[in-house]
Amino acid sequence: MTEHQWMMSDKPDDEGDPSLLVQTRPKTKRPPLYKVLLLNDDYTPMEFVVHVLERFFGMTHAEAFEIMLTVHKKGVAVVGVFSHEIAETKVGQVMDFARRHQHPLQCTMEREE
Ligand code: TYC
Repeated sequence: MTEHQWMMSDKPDDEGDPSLLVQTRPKTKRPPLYKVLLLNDDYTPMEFVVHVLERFFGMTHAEAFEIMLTVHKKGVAVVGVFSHEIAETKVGQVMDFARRHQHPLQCTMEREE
């Protein structure tokens, strides 16, 4: 056999391995986003909630008041959508601030579909 001839057993085989399938489109999957939710309760003062929304979510007083009223009436509202890391930070800041002021205000996060 010459050096230009392949025997079947020598031929490189990239047809059977699924990890070598051609990628038709480049991967552009974005990381998931998370909704930060504020929950209603019967004890946290309205002004405190308005302050939280101004301080940690950069809302104007009017925006903050409107969202606070939505939570008060409906029980819950989305106050922002962020990356996982930023959402965790916001939730931590709100929970910590509420606890330090001895208010039962609850803030959670939820993956956006
Ligand atoms: N329901 C509270 C009250 O009447 C006000 C309130 C609003 C509390 C929003 C929590 O996330 C909240 N004092």
